[in-house]
Amino acid sequence: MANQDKKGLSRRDMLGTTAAVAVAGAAGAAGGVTVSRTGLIGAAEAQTAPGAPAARPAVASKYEVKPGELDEYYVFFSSGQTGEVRIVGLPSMRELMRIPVFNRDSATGWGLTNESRKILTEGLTPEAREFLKDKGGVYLNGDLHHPHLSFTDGTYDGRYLFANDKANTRVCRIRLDVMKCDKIIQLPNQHTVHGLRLQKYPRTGYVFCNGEDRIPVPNDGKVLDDPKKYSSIFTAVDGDTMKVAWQIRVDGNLDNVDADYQGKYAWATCYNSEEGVTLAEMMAKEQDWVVVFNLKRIEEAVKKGEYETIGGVPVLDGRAGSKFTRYIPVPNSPHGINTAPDGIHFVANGKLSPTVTVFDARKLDDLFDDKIKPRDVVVAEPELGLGPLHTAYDGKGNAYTTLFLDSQVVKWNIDLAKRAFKGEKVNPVIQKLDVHYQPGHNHTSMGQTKEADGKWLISLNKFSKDRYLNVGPLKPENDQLIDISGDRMVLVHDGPSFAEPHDATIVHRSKINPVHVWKRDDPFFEDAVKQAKADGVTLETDSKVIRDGNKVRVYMTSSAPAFGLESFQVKQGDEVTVYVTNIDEVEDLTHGFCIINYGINMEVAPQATASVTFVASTPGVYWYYCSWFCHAMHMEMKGRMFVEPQGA
Ligand code: K7E
Ligand code: CUA
Repeated sequence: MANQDKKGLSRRDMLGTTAAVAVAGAAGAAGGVTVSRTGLIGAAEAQTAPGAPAARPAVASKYEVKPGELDEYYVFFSSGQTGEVRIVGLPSMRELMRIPVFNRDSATGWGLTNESRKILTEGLTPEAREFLKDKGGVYLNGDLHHPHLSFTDGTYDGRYLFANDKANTRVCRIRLDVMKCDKIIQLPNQHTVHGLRLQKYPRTGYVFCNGEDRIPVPNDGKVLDDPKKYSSIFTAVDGDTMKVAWQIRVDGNLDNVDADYQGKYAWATCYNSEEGVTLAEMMAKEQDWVVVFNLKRIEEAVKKGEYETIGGVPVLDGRAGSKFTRYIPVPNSPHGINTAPDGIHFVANGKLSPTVTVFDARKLDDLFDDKIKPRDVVVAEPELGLGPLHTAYDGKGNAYTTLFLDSQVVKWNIDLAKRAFKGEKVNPVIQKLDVHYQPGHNHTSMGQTKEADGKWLISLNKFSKDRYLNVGPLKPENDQLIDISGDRMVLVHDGPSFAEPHDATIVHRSKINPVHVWKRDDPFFEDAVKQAKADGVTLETDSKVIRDGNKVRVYMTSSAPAFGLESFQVKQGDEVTVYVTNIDEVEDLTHGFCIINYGINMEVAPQATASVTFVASTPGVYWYYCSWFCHAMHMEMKGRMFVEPQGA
């Protein structure tokens, strides 16, 4: 024992080493094919190399985030039809927080508080406002696919995250200093937003939004079953004002989008060049397109007024033959489109074709000047396997493409693919790794910026099947963490997740710097501050009831373990607004405000004010209580609302 202590080797390390050797032996016995197909070969090789037994604990600790340690990366996951954004730490893959956006949230009161309802309603189109009039005024669902962080000069600047809502054609913005959604806009004229990416240079700037489904523009019922008169719309939203900057009509259905590192072009995949409306019609042709948008030409035309105003926004015509766009033929039904961190290449993923198509962005100026043909921009088209959907990059010239049908991630080299395209006998494919199962998006650490660091890859798999304890017919999905820092990909973690993280962005923690408690002058609750001022109330110190006709404003502080009011009285039929201000300054000391049987609950984090408005429609005694555990006396943090019956 004394000897071991001197060498710094504990009993635990010894046990770990023995176990690792045993595992390596067992894996070897299982047969080389299985081992290599599951990607364990990297680990097995390391273990059997000279001096390897000690390597295992060292390798394992690289993936381990011990209790009390912090992760190196933030991962911002979308959640598909759940409608929220989730923050996960990497490499631990621990879920750290959820940010409600297009969903209703019971814990935080998102969709119920005045602060959130303002955000959820102010950007709606007039048609949606009308539609929601007798439905509570807000959509209850959303389908959030593509979360992307704002850029300055090709890398993340820590200001905002933007994402799309495929279900109700909206775009949201999340403030990264407080991790709350602060703006939502619904796009006129287009039907769904699917692909969403940001301008990388000089800054964001534009939020590019693909309208996927073709509809009549305007969609007012005058045109119905006449698909020849339908269009898809591509929208550029101004990320600073969250207003539509311009829209442009295109041919085909837009799928995914990305932008360059020079601030000149955006590009999108387009399927359905047939312009069909049934599945058979949409898949009839062998070729579809990537459409490239010339931002300078579009901006000039907008400045000169060369557009139609529809739905209150400028709409340009970018259909085939337009000076604003170029259509580059690619094999049938491309899906993801991903710009490489080298600032030169971008890749369209074949989906129904086993290929990906590689483009050279430096040739686009000539293409727009009609000096070359569309396909001259293509510099490689390697065949990778079945169902290529999305591609990520390591910043070292390699690309990682998900193969949905093969349930694999394939690592390939861009340069080798270009040489093969020119006729050289080289194979661009470096490794295929099994993932479990049917991957959609994948993402590398910082891989969507010019600072791609080639350390981690996440594969977002749509099916988990047998990877977890059975939880019934509805299964979790499976987000797998893959170490790409070595020559070969090594699968290191399975992470179950609820519907449906389509997409994610992996950001180094040095890029993000959220506040620890709210600032009292935060715009998030500026309306409450204004109203209090008008009522002569100081939110931080006063707890009182203001009557204004049949409107009643109840102001109270919250400080563990007591609300500023032990009770308040209103009349049946009053419109009541309760403002709660958390005057605790202690980090993480959040209170909640819940009224029993009134369907009301909200979160009030340190130094925040939150408010909720309701009609006191039923008389009686209603207890309110603090719903976020805040103190040893948290259970006692409560009070009574008296609702006096009408006519009493
Ligand atoms: Cu491929 Cu909506 Cu990003 Cu899903 S999209 S996979
Ligand atoms: Cu305040 Cu619990």
